[in-house]
Amino acid sequence: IKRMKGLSLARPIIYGNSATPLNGKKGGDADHTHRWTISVRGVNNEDISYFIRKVAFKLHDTYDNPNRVIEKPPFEVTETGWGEFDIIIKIHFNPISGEKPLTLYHHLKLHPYEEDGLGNPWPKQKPVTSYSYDEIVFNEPIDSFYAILQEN
Ligand code: SLL
Repeated sequence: IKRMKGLSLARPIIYGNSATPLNGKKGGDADHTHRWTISVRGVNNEDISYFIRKVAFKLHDTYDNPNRVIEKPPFEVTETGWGEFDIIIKIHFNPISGEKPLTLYHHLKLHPYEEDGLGNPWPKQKPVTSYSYDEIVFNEPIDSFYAILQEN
């Protein structure tokens, strides 16, 4: 294998969650108050599967099968529940890359801040969102992976 000496390439991602209140609507168990989606995606929703092979989301142990492995895009999990908790996100790269998996943490956000920033209460039906931007840096990538990154 040949590495691209002295070269780094960065690829941006967005990860995080949106949540909407169920307001008594059916959705899973009766004590569930929200439906939420945790996701890893491209900044403009572009396909990121050329460098990301799969994403494992480790949910709170109160969930059945808390380790959710998503093998193809969209890399996301939608669930219902009642509480906030930390989600461990493990990103596995294209095996051609030889890169080790990357672990990220996201605090699942269900509840809005009390106000919308203008002194008004948060509108009841408005989804709550919490997203982070990150850049994954590949240092001295293997030449074949470098070619894939450059082509996409
Ligand atoms: C809390 N420390 O007490 C947190 C834990 C866990 C949330 C929150 C489970 C849903 C289900 C669920 O919403 N767990 O049983 O399927 O706030």
